[in-house]
Formats: sequence, C-alpha cells, structure tokens
Amino acid sequence: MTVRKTRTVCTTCHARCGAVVYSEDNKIVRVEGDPDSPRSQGVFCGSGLSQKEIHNDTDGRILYPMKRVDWDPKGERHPETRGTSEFERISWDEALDIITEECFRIKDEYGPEAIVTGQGTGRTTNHWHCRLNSSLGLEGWSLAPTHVCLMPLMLPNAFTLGIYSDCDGDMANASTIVHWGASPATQRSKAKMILDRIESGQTKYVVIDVRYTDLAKNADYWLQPRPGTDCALALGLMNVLVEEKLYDSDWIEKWTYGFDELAERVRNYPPEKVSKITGVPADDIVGCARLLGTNGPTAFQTILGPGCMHTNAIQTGRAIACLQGMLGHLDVPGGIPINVAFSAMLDDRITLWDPMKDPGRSDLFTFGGEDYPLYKVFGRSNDPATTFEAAITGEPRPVKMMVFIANDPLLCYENANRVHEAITSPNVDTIVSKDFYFSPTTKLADIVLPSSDWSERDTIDEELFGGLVISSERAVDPPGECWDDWKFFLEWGKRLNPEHWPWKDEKEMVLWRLRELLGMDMTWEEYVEGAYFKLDDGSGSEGPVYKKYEKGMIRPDGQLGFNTPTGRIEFWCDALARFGYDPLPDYDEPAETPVSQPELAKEYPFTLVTGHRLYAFFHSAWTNIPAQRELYPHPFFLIHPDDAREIGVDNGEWATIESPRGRIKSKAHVTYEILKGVIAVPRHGWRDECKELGLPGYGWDQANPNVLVPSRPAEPRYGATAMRSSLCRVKKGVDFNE
Ligand SMILES: Nc1nc2c(c(=O)[nH]1)N[C@H]1C(S)=C(S)[C@@H](COP(=O)(O)OP(=O)(O)OC[C@H]3O[C@@H](n4cnc5c(=O)[nH]c(N)nc54)[C@H](O)[C@@H]3O)O[C@H]1N2
Ligand SMILES: Nc1nc2c(c(=O)[nH]1)N[C@H]1C(S)=C(S)[C@@H](COP(=O)(O)OP(=O)(O)OC[C@H]3O[C@@H](n4cnc5c(=O)[nH]c(N)nc54)[C@H](O)[C@@H]3O)O[C@H]1N2
Ligand code: SF4
Ligand SMILES: [Mo]
Repeated sequence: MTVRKTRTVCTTCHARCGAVVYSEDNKIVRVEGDPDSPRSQGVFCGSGLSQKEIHNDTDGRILYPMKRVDWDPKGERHPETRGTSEFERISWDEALDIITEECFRIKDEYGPEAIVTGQGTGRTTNHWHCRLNSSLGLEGWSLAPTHVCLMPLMLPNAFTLGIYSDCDGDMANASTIVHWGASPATQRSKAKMILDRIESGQTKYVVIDVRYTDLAKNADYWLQPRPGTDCALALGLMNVLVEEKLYDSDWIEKWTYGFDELAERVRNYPPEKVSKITGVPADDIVGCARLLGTNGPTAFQTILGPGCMHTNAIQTGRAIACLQGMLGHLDVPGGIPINVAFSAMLDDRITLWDPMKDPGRSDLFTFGGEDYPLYKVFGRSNDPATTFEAAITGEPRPVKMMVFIANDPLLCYENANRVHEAITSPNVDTIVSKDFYFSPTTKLADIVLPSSDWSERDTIDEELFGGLVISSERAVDPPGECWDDWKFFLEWGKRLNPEHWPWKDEKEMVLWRLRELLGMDMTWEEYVEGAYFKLDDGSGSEGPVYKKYEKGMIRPDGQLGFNTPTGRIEFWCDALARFGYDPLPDYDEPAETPVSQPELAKEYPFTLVTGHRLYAFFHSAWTNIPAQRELYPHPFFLIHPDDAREIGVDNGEWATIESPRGRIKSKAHVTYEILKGVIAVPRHGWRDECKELGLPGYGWDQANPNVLVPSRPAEPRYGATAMRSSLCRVKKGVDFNE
C-alpha cells in the first residue's frame, strides 16, 4: 500500500488550520499543518494532530445508527429506562424512516414547534440545519447557544457601528492591540504574529481579562475587572477620552450620532467611580484610555469575556462598540475592517428564511419569545431554558421530540440538572443524538446516529472565515457507517420535503453553494485543486478599499456613511430603544453578584466565572483522547491564594464547588492569575473517561460547571445568562458519591 497525501482543513476548532493528512490502508499515519494555508501558515496544534487517534479509534467511536431496544415508536416508549436500556443496531434507512415518521406525526398532532432541533457552536452546518428546520415548517435555528455565544456582541456592533460581526480588528497593522475577554487558547495561529509585533515594537498591547492570560505578561496594560463590570470600564475609558478630548472632533461631528448625549452619560463614570465598580485602579483606566486615544489605529478582539455571558450583555456590547466608534478607527488599516462582501453563511437561498416576514415576527412562535423579544427577532431561536421547562412541564406548549446534532445540551446549557430532567422527561417522546462518541446526552437518547470527523468528509468550511473559501477533501473513509452532518441533513430533508433537497450528495451541495452564492462555477476537482480561494471584499477592486463609508460603498442605498438607520455611528440608538433599552449605554450590575445579592453572598461568597477555554479541549469533547487529556488530566478551578488559605484548600487538592443550583467536584489550582473573590471553572467538564491514561470521566453532573450556573434571571430582553457572573461557595474535600 502506498501512502496517500491529502490536503484538507481541520475543523476541530474555529481556527480552521490547513491540514495535510497521510494515510495508508484507510488508516491515518500522520497529520501535518499545511504551510500554504493563508489562514494558518503551517501552524497546527495537538488537538488537530489527534485526528489520527480519533479516526483510527474504531473501538471507541459510534459506528452505526442505533435504537434503544425498549423504545418502540409504534408502541411502548419506556422513557423511564432512558440511559439504562441497551441499544440495537439499525440501518440508516430505518433510522431516517423512524425519525421522519415521528416528525410527521408530531407536526400533525402538536404543530412543528413541538420538534426541537439542537446544534452547538458552528461546525460547518449552520445553514443546512436552518434549511432542515424550514423543511419541518419551523423558521430559524430552533435551539442553539446564540443567547450567549457571540450574538450578544455582534448585535450591539450592528446597532452601533452598522457592522454585523464581532468586529475583529486588523491586528497585523494595528499600533495598539486590545484583547478584551478573548482567550489565547482560541487564537493559536494568531498568537505568534501578535508576539512578533509586540517584540519588534510595532504595537502596544492591552489585555482586559478577569484572568492573567498567557499573553497578558506581554501587555502594556493588563486590566483585571471584576466579572461582569466591563460596561462600566468602557464608560470609564470613554470618560477619559471625552474629558481629555482624545478624539477627532471633525470625524465625530461628521460620522456619528448622539455624541453630546453620550459625552453627558460618560461624565457619570469618572475613573475613581469606575475603579470602585470594577476594581481596576483609576490610574490604569486613565493610562489605558490615553494609550487608546493617542496610539491608534487600535485593533480590538472582543469575544465572550465582557458581555456575552452576563445579564447586562447587550449594554456591555453597546458600551464597547461606542468606545470603538469614538476612537474612529473604522475601515482603516489596523482598525476594524468593514467587509461588504455578501455573507453566504446564512443566505436566505440556503436557509429558506422568508426575508419579507414581519420583522416583529408576530406570526412565529418561539419558546421564550415573549420574554426575550430581541432574541426572538435576532437570535431566531427558542430560548433554551424556556424550551427545557416546556419539555418537562408541557407549558406553554409541549416539546415532543428533540434532535441534537453536534450538541451535548447537558454540558452546553446552564442549570444542567434541569436540562437533565428535560432530556429524561416522559413528556418528550423521542430524543435523537448524532455524535462521534457516546456523550452524556447520546447515552440518554432513543436513537443514536454516528458521525464522521473532518478527515473523513467531503464538505466545506461554511463560515468562510476571513473572506476565504477553504476546500476540503476526504482523506480517509469514515469508519463503520459514520455519516457527516451534511449527508444526514440531505437524506432527512429529502424525506421531509424533497423539493428543498434536490442534490445527489454532499459534493453537489458544495458546488451548488459555491456557484449559487459566490458565483464560483467549478468542478469538484477544480475545487479541491484550488484549495484556498480568496473572496473579494465586495468593493469590486483588487486590493482592499479603505474608508468605504466616505465613498458610498457600504450602505445598500449607495449613500455615504455606515449601515445604520442614520448612516452614522449610533451612540444614541433609537432602534434598541424600541426594544425597551436605554438609547445610550449604561451600566447595570449583573443580577447575581455579591453587590447585587448581598444576602445570598453571605452563603455563597464567591463570584463564579465559567467557561474559559483550554488549549486541549473543544467544549466538552476530547477528554477521552490521551494526547489531549494528558495536558489537563483533572477537572480544576482557579482560586486566589488568599481565598485558598482561608478555606484551607491546598494546590491540587479536591474541593466541592456549590451554588444554589447544585454542586460539582474539582481540583484547586491556587494562583494569582485570578482575582480574589472569584472562582474560575473552565468550560470542558471532563465528561469522558480516558482509558489509556486510567483517568475517569465525570459525566454531565460531577464536574460540569453548568450544574452551577443559573438560567434565570437572564438579560431582560435578549436572555443571555450568567455563565460568567453568578455566586458560589467552595469547600475543601468532596463528600458526595460519584
Ligand atoms: N458554563 C458555560 N457554558 C457554555 C459556555 C461557557 O463559556 N460557559 N460556552 C457556550 C458556547 S460559546 C457555546 S458555542 C456552546 C457550545 O456547546 P456545544 O457546541 O454543544 O458543545 P458540547 O456541549 O461539547 O457538544 C458538542 C458535541 O458535538 C460533538 N461534535 C463535535 N463536532 C461534531 C460534528 O462535526 N458532528 C457531530 N454530529 N458531532 C460533533 C462533540 O463530540 C460533542 O459531544 O457551549 C456554551 N456553554
Ligand atoms: N480550545 C478551544 N477553543 C475554542 C473553544 C473551545 O471550547 N476550546 N470554543 C470556541 C467557541 S464556541 C467560542 S464562542 C470561542 C470563545 O472564545 P473566547 O471568548 O476568546 O474564549 P473564552 O476562554 O471563552 O473567554 C475569553 C476570556 O474571557 C475572560 N472572562 C471571563 N469573564 C470575564 C469578564 O467578566 N470580563 C472580562 N473582561 N473577561 C472575562 C476569560 O478569563 C477568558 O480568558 O472559543 C472558540 N474556540
Ligand atoms: S484544533 Fe488546532 S489544528 Fe485544528 S483548527 Fe484548531 S488550532 Fe488548528
Ligand atoms: Mo461559542
């Protein structure tokens, strides 16, 4: 057998590094980074390398569709034995027939809204998932963590700056780089470039994070706010910019709306007051503001830390967007690039969303839509906590079927005990889970479906990161009968509504998408051969065009300015005011902190931050893979040395973390990285056993931070939850059984 070499792309995390896979006899023998990748330039990490073990692990993977033996879709369902009864192998045809018949039955009896389809973070099928929902008679995502993931940041950017994105700055050309609640673990391929620029004096560097991150040691300013107070910090930074007139008044006059009102608002936030709210020294606030105001262009990277996972999410996003607007580094090298290229990810031609629908979506039912109107309109999803309550109680409407594709809701969503009740609820007739391995949710499912991973599939990276289409080619055939999610949606969709799904296979879907949405007409061979296709930025010119707002190139109506109702950066935002928000950004203390809940804090004195990312794991996956588990063998939490001393917990010792929602076990990592009074539990949960290393798995309920996190109260109109600011207590030792 000769060794086959295939160039493709790793989709294990969002970095999307170019990969070269060497295989022999359908086994992977070696994986390397692709030096030709314009995204990763040959950088590749340990998680990506583990693809070899994952593909070759035919003992551990789910290989065939399966059905729980005592679950008969035409007879007894026995919901009480979910998780304990055996599975039997069935064919894909049987599985798809059962699922489709269930859908038709439930739609007839209860309406399509009683079917919930869940996905987690984007894993190359956002669009097909949404199209499948349209085939079911639903519109939108059905269930996705968009209430906490990126959207609470993107929406304020859209309302304020007219840019519907996370506004990732052009770090390669910036004079100041700001990482605001963005983890180095998620920036692997960019970290080198940032460090090189810092070292050569080309950029100043600011980190604003509740942890001392790996890159913070290189920072000129490291600001460590109390969790959930970033809105006040942004208002304080703007206070200094305004008081010291560190802004370009002509630009502000010409291109922004509501500056005087904003200036008045930020006068309420002088550095000393902001220092009291946030814990950041006033001198640092002043110094950092001066740096931002005088050493532009500034490239921000803001991800989950400051806003997305707090009950003041939307206003925090607004304050940071206003700060960026005030600095004015928009659509210039080193600032916020504005890419007007049309976004193919959720194009209506794929999702089949109806663009003519009433923007208030009064005709559409979503769980929690009345409570969270901004989420209903822009999140286009059911509110997760309301959905799980409905699954348990049948109120306000029943949930009869849940299909999870690349999502482990027990590890993903807040208040995991309640999610568990929902998944095991006798009111839900059918649970389907499609995954690589038996996740805690898959173990409880009625139908289990196997999945292929990135080296085993012929699909495409749908997110089109950085205006780049990266082709991918199957390097090895998937083990057993593993199907990729594209094929699953195609075959399920054909049964639900064949007109919506005319393609023969995934390759045809890829080529249709390129042709229809991007005007790229090519054969499969040309697509694979071409590897990396740079998309133009919509300006119609060869290189980037800057300051497009001065040229009438941003707004659909061709007028000068930004894509907001006023055509200006909206410091004052009437569109948000219509949803009941203050039209100016303002600070609200998060709902569950020692400040807002002093009584509860007597029992639960620590502020709990959950979810920071680690290099080795992607969400709850890969604690079973030796090369990854070895890096972080045990569940752990960060605790300040003073706090550890007071509780009497030593470094490396087991402890119990409790909240009013439940309790988990974790090992103390005693460190000055974290603020006094704050406990940080990483995202991953250590759910799976790693046999090779003899390390246990902790399932969904033993070490999963979401056991602790409340689902209520949430952000009042969008529903973002308190994943990064709630209360907990810590006790030395563990006194509950595994
Ligand atoms: N407390 C707390 N909770 C959080 C967060 C936090 O910071 N703190 N972060 C939130 C965020 S931002 C997000 S996006 C969500 C993410 O949540 P999810 O994306 O749902 O992540 P998981 O819960 O790990 O579930 C994903 C499952 O999909 C499987 N999988 C991976 N790739 C594929 C694939 O291609 N096909 C199939 N069929 N299966 C696949 C994995 O093995 C895993 O079991 O979590 C959210 N939950
Ligand atoms: N390795 C790996 N990479 C991933 C993922 C993964 O699971 N593993 N998940 C992917 C997904 S879906 C997402 S959405 C992204 C998330 O990407 P990021 O948001 O960059 O990553 P996080 O580590 O979740 O959070 C960023 C930082 O926020 C800080 N933080 C927490 N609370 C606060 C606060 O109140 N204020 C401030 N200023 N900082 C705070 C944390 O300490 C952390 O360093 O990562 C993606 N990449
Ligand atoms: S897991 Fe590693 S190799 Fe794969 S895309 Fe992410 S950073 Fe790149
Ligand atoms: Mo996410």
